[in-house]
Amino acid sequence: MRAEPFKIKMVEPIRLLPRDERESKIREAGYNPFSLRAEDVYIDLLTDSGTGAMSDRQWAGLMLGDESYAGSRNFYHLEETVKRLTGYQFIVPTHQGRGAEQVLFPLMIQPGQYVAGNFHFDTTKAHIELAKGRPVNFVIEEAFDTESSHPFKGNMDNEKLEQFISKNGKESIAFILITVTCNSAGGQPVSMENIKQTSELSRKYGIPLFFDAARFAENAYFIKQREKGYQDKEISDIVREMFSYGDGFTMSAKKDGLVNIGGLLSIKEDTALYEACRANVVPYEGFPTYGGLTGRDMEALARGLEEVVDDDYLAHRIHQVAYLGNRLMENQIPVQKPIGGHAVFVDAKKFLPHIPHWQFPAHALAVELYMEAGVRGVEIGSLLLGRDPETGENLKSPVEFLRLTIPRRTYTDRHMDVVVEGLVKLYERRDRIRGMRLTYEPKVLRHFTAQLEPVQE
Ligand code: P71
Repeated sequence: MRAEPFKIKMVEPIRLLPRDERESKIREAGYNPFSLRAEDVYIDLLTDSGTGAMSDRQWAGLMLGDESYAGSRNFYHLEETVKRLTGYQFIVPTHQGRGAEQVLFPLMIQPGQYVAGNFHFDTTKAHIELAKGRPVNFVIEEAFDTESSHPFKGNMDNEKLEQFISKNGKESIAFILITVTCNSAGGQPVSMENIKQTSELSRKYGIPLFFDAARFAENAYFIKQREKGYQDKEISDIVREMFSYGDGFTMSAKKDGLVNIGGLLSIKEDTALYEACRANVVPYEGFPTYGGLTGRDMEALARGLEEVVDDDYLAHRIHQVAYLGNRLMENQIPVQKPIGGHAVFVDAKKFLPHIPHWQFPAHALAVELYMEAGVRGVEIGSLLLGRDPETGENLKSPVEFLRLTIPRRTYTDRHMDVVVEGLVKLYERRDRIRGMRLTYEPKVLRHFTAQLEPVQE
């Protein structure tokens, strides 16, 4: 048996409010867990983004921050680290992932062009649309079947992608974007073979290939575990091979960068594109050697990127998520299988079959779980998907997930047991859980600030 590959040097107290207070807190929050105060949450599984614990090496790095406006030494450390990790020539720091998207996408997309991905994450989709592009997804069908145990459910359906290119013409596609791991499909990995095939299409048709690399190290770990020929490779070699198939990447460093804030935009070798990115980062993020980050942020990120490709770290990380998933499965709770890299996705369509998509079953489950156990999860389903821009109808998401996202190096397996106990209790009384109705919704990214109420029978 193996335990966490770290010991704890600093603690942050958390507390469980009494049930009646949890009920009033979530009511006051408009039945939207995003609007809860974090202090009122016992175990916070809202996101793995920027919520992890840094190592002592990273904290020590903060003290070495060089806060010069231009040319900070921490930028050069970061640049050198990313070059080594990816083999790419050019990097631009940004304040987080969407900052990189905002800088890159308008440079790549002509109005009306498609951006073809396995499954664009929601902020990515929003930035494609803001740049007047059209996001399209080509993830394999198995991604939507929570019972399928396909080892690489994040894979692109390259046949469908090629048909799409042939039908619409290569000029209609701005670029291809592979999201690793595929967050929206359940933190599911993409295989090296699949990446290679997509890259061949990209070369054949002259369409650039980018990665949305937020969870690149977790993806590499799955390749090492599951793909033939990679068992004896170093994680860092797998990472480098993966990036060798692309032309650039955007990265939210708040995930596998092991930092609380930060992002990256990187270009393999296209000097003209890099120059354009450097120019575009200035009005949005800041001078290109800091891009919205402090020197100390960049130092912590450089160190995080060195730590994340460690086998022991990744084994612990992936196994903790699997531990939660396996315990839920033992208790008959329907989850996306196999368990993904950063989160367990509870299948709310199966958990609450009596709640239709327009009453947001996964959101109803998130609200109930907070009331039951003080645990905050997040809906990935029809509430997040939004409305058809033309008809105004609530779109029906192919998946209705309650995402239980595990921050890195933050909770112990005992915390996971509390989550299991809460969900088991809900499962026992699932017939009595009701759907939700919107009482307020903003036009874009509505799930962040929407307000709801339980549907009365
Ligand atoms: C996640 C997030 C952050 C988030 C977003 C929406 C609701 C709750 C939490 C962010 C990602 C991501 C991928 C694959 C780009 C971003 C944006 N994920 N690509 O999963 O997962 O990065 O947040 O640093 O701007 O909780 P950013």
